[in-house]
Amino acid sequence: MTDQINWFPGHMRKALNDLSDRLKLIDVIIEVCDSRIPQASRNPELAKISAGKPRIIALNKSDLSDPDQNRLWVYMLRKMGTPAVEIDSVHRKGLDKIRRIAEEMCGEKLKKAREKGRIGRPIRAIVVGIPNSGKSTLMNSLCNRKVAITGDTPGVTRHFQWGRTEYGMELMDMAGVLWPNLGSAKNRLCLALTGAIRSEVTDTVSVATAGLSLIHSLYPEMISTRYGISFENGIYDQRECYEPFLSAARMKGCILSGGRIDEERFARLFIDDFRSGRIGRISLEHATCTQNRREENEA
Ligand SMILES: Nc1nc2c(ncn2[C@@H]2O[C@H](COP(=O)(O)OP(=O)(O)OP(=O)(O)O)[C@@H](O)[C@H]2O)c(=O)[nH]1
Ligand SMILES: [Mg+2]
Repeated sequence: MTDQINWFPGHMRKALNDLSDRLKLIDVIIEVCDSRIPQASRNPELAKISAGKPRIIALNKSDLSDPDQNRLWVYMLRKMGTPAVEIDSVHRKGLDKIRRIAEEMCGEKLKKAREKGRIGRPIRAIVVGIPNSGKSTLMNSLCNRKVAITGDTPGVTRHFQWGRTEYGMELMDMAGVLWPNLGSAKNRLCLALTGAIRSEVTDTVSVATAGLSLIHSLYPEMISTRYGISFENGIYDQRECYEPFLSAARMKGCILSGGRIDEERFARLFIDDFRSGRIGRISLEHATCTQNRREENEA
């Protein structure tokens, strides 16, 4: 995956700049993360800008991630002090919990508003997160109608937009935003695999090769069942997993005339298999591993 190309276009910088002003109107932040990558999908710039505001972490796309990991991540995030819920915005699962937590968080503020005569003052929430994490889908599901355009590609929403839920919460959707430095190579891989970075700015074969190895290290049976390959665990360096990548491509019939492997075609097929859940329910970041690493660093 190339480090040279810009994944932080102007509209993201503008959205981040405008966010501070918008936050003055907001009671609670709903941070929509991708449950397959609960850490890599948390934008540190958003955290900085919105520090101090009540926040709910919504681990979205939970229908695609590992259910055991979802439970662990919710537990860990709550333990670290932020209410978290696992949700599936397409099938409207877990959304009531968001409402309940928001009401709890804003109870005191609304009480004060009532005492000042502002009866029926709605809770105002903003939906923030990285591109393609499902912010607009969540907004539509909470509003029970199509307020915002959605699409399976990053960068669909470009502007701030208000909607209203059936129970009167006011919601603001915004553009998905990345940050200038996307962190470690694994972070970037996670963002590319899940579709937070536009495919035009990544090298599809590199992403798929490293992704195949990463997923194999976490869910070896799923990879060997679907692609008939098996290789050393724990590697997600593209150079180390090129041969298994070629074997998997051969197994799936991605062969050009003359017998050469059609790497590009298999890379797209593999990424699509992952994103659609055909390989299985996969979490690319495991709560236990992350926790252990953090404890090691702190020791
Ligand atoms: N499987 C699954 N797909 C989801 C879920 N939520 C959203 N999606 C899909 O993810 C894709 C992106 O959804 P959007 O709501 O447009 O994402 P967004 O965060 O608003 O994206 P930007 O506006 O580009 O930042 C769409 O294809 C949605 O159908 C979910 O909970 N599960
Ligand atoms: Mg959107």
